[in-house]
Parts: sequence; C-alpha cells; structure tokens
Amino acid sequence: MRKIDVCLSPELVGSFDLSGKLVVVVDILRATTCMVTALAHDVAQILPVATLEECQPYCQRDGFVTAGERNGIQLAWMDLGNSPLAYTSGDYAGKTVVMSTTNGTLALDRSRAADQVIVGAFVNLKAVTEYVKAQSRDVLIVCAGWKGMVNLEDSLFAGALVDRVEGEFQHETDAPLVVQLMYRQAAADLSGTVYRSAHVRRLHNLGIKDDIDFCLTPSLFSLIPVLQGAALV
Ligand code: 3SL
Repeated sequence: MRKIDVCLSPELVGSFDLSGKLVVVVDILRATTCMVTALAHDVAQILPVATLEECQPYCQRDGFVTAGERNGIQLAWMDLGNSPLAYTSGDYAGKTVVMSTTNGTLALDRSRAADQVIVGAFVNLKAVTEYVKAQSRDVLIVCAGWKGMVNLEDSLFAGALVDRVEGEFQHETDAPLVVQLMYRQAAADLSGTVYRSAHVRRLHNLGIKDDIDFCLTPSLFSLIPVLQGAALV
C-alpha cells in the first residue's frame, strides 16, 4: 500500500527521504493560493525563489513580473505583493512571475529533491485529491508554516487531504492522523477556525482582509501547478 506523511514545517524536510515521492507543498495564506490562482489566470510560468537576491535581478525585465513579500509586506521594488486577487483580472497572462515569499517559496525550494513536486491549496483541493489518488508514489505533504513553526491553516489543508484519501494510503508516522483529527474537529466551521490563527491576525494587522476568504474557498480551480525544472507550470 502507498504511504502518506506530513511534514509540518520546512525545517523538518531534512528528516524525510524525498526520493521517489510526490510532494504536495502547501502555504494556504497565501503563497500556494497565489501560485494556483496565477497559473489559472494564464501566467506563463512561475519561478519560485527562496531568496530576495534571486528575485530582484528580474525587476523591470521584459516579460517578467516580480512578486512576493517578507512578513506579509511587498518589497518596494516588486511589481506585486502576495495577494491571489492580483491575478484574477488576467493582467499578467503570458508573463513569467518570479516569486519569493517568507515561507512558501522556501518550502518549495526544500522539496526539490522529490520525484515530483506539486502545489496544493484549498482553491485546488479537489484536483489535488484526485491527482494524489490516481498516481502510484508515496506522498509527502510539506506545510510551509511560519518561520519554521507549525501553523493552523496549512495543517488543516494537510488534514483535509489525508481525510479525502483515507483507506488508500498507509500513514508513515502519526503526523497524518494528527492533522486528520484536527481537520475533522474543524471541518464544520473551517473558516471560523482559520480566523483564529496567528497568520490571520498578522494579515489583519496589515489591513489584509479579502485575501483570506478567497484562500479558504474550496476547489475554485482544477489546475495543479507542477514543478518542472526551476519553474511551476
Ligand atoms: O510566507 C509566505 O509564503 C506567505 O504566503 C506569507 S503572507 O501571507 O504573504 O504574509
């Protein structure tokens, strides 16, 4: 039977053997929701980079858009912050988005040794569930968390995914059961639960409100970003 496990923080990725695995990277608020939304609105590709130094050289380059944040705040030289709503107009169709965020792009960077890396969010949960069920590899869900710490919203997504593939995967450690139990407890009022999280407080303190409900909307898109070389497509 295939196995599934959950890595609750990018700091723990080194404890897992990624070889042969399908890794699902998740940063609900807001990086992976942005990635799904951007590609669903026809950006050509996304180059996720862990550091600002890797991102800045693309500034003002034809065909490129720089995007992201540190501590939730867009850098002055970036074209875009980290709001998924920025992509819904389709204004960036055909562009390459070079994205660097506090946790999400770091989690992706640390997952590169996997057999395949895909991007999950509530906005593509159904598609990710179907993809995970249909393929033959063991699965690791990598939660971006916050600066090395566990967070609520990514753990809840992991729990939702584990719950939906129940019976088809053996749990490799107790982490899948931990997040599944947490998700089942929260499922009746998922957004009410996420609104109690530290990151919602952080975003509210920055005046960011609309992004949160969008990020919690289930299965808006059927697109699954896949890492191919350096780019998400
Ligand atoms: O850490 C990240 O990758 C971001 O998604 C955080 S924020 O929501 O943009 O603050």
